[in-house]
Amino acid sequence: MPQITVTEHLLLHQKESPMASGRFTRLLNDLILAAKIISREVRKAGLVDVLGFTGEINVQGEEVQKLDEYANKVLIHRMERAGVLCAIASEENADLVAIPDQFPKGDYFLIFDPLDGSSNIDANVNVGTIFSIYRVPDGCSGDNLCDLLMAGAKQVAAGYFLYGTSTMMVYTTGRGVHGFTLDPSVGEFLLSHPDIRTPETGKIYSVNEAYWSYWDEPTREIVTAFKGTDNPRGKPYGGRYIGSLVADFHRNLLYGGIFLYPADRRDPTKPTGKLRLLCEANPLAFVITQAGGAATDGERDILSIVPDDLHQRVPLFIGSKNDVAKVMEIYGRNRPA
Ligand code: P6P
Repeated sequence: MPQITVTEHLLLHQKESPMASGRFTRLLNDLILAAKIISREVRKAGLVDVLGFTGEINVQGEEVQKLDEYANKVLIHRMERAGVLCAIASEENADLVAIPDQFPKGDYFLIFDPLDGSSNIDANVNVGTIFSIYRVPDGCSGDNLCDLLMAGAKQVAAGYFLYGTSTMMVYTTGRGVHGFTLDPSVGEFLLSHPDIRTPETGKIYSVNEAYWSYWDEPTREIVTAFKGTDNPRGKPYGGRYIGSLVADFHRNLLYGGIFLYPADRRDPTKPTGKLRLLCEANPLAFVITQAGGAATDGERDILSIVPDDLHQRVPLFIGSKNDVAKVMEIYGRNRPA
């Protein structure tokens, strides 16, 4: 395969796209630089004092890992001075991150989860950075959150970096999904997975079955269906669950399957499940949709949901089109008329 960098691919294959503008290319290149810095730190995590916890609790009520904090700082430091953003939102920050006055502002809004899956980092499990990008309405200052809370269908780009056996970048600007692998010897992400398409019917289901007793009956019926024969495949799906969303999502994207994080009754403060709409569900829903798959909260298309809060949580069922349709069929059949 020819050695095509992300920038070349953007300019070559999307030249007619407004996303091939200099400003967007600058945004993507700065995001890539931040990911390379994070990847370097993740790869040597066991050797320097960046493992373990900081002792703080984040806005999600989760213990903050040192690498979480490091990744968040790297991304904010790099992106706030890129000159193309009007605002930044991070899963680690309760409020919007304002662009300091000394830096020029732009008309993009960037949202990220700096290091998803980081509770696994000490066990050397794959983790990732998830990002979502919007153009903001003309004249929007970026200070007013209500201007920024748009449905996921308004995203202009989204994707993730996966710090795994290799460091990968997978993203879309609405013209297909493309995967790049970091060649550390040259420090470039090179095209390795052009035009990714996810199988219409999968063979893997990914869910944390420890929550069975906290699920409602329709959810139990859904999980039972994928373990049995009442499913698009007509036979049991294989169970795979890493507990790191980007890693589970990426495997199912390539092999075909469905990732499920249903609402559960464990925590009354989180009645709609654990995963976040803006920094997890929306970007992955854009990617999967562009790859021929689907994403729902059980009732609505994820990309149609207009958020009412920066850290809104949603149930998430995402993956192969026919598998997601099965979820919708069962919930639809059980929804009160
Ligand atoms: P559970 C990691 O903390 C994360 O946000 C996702 O990466 C992962 O899919 C999920 O939580 C795992 O949650 O409740 O199964 O441990």
